[in-house]
Amino acid sequence: LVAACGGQIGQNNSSGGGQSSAAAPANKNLELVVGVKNEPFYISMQCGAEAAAKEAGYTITTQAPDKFDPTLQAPIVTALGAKKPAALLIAPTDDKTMAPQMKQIKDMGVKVIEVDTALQDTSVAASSISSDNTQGGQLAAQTMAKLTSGKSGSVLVLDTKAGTSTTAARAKGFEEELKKSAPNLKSIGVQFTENEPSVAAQKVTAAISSTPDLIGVFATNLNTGEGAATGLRSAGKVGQVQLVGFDASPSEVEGLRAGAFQALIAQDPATIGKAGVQQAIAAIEGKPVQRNISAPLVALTKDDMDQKAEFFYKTKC
Ligand code: T6T
Repeated sequence: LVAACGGQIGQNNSSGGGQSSAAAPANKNLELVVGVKNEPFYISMQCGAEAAAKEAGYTITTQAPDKFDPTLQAPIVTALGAKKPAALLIAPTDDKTMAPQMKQIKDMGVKVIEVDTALQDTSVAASSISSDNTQGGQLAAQTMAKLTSGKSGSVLVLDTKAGTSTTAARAKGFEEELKKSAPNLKSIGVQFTENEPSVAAQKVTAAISSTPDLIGVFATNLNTGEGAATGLRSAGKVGQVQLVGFDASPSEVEGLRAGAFQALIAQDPATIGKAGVQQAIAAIEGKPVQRNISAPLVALTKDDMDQKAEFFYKTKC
């Protein structure tokens, strides 16, 4: 299996960031607004961000909505107007509807840095740090091709919510690459799960009933992966339908070990958080800022997962 891709932290799209100032900034408060509470991907990102802030002598506070939902995330951003941090690091939960609140905070002089997800409007953030999600989807398709080794069959793609920049790129990258790497496999299309594991489980059991030649499922993130594994278990199809997931939560890692997943495409959220803080501080201090930064991705299988355990996500720092 293809082992890894990305890993270009610090290497692309450097752009000038104005004059460097000798005086230390008075405001050294950063805010991180992630996509949803209590989720290992964002907890790992927060750990990386907190460590980098501490090292640089900055403070960082993290907030999150109860659900991955822009109607719950937008008021958190609006309320930051009263606090006026020096920078906002944010994983926007919708690539369009979060734009007004993010623009408003930017117009107050707060530096805006996107971590993981991004707006379609590239004029708001000073920097965006993300996995190369298209490449992640391609890696998932190449992995699916190897797992099914020339057999024919149908493949289901599970996305989260429409408007999520990252998972949309993964689904697109997967479908395009599948045509090239596995011409015998046919995608039955992308289905949305609203980022709810129970919906993902139900979509998998429905596809098993309606599509007798279902050979694989690509789950584009943590919640769809965990739900897809549940669906395969309840239908008694573990190991018969190949499951390639994204992310590496404790439950997904356990599922990989137990054979419910055949592969996971793991991200490096701690590195995304760390790079987000470094770019925020560069923007605040008038130093050069990199507009786009790509973080590493790696494919994990049962055979090699323990050699790559540093990619497993954390539930606390
Ligand atoms: O896959 C990550 C993240 O990259 C994506 O944007 C949203 O879902 C996760 O947080 C995992 O649930």
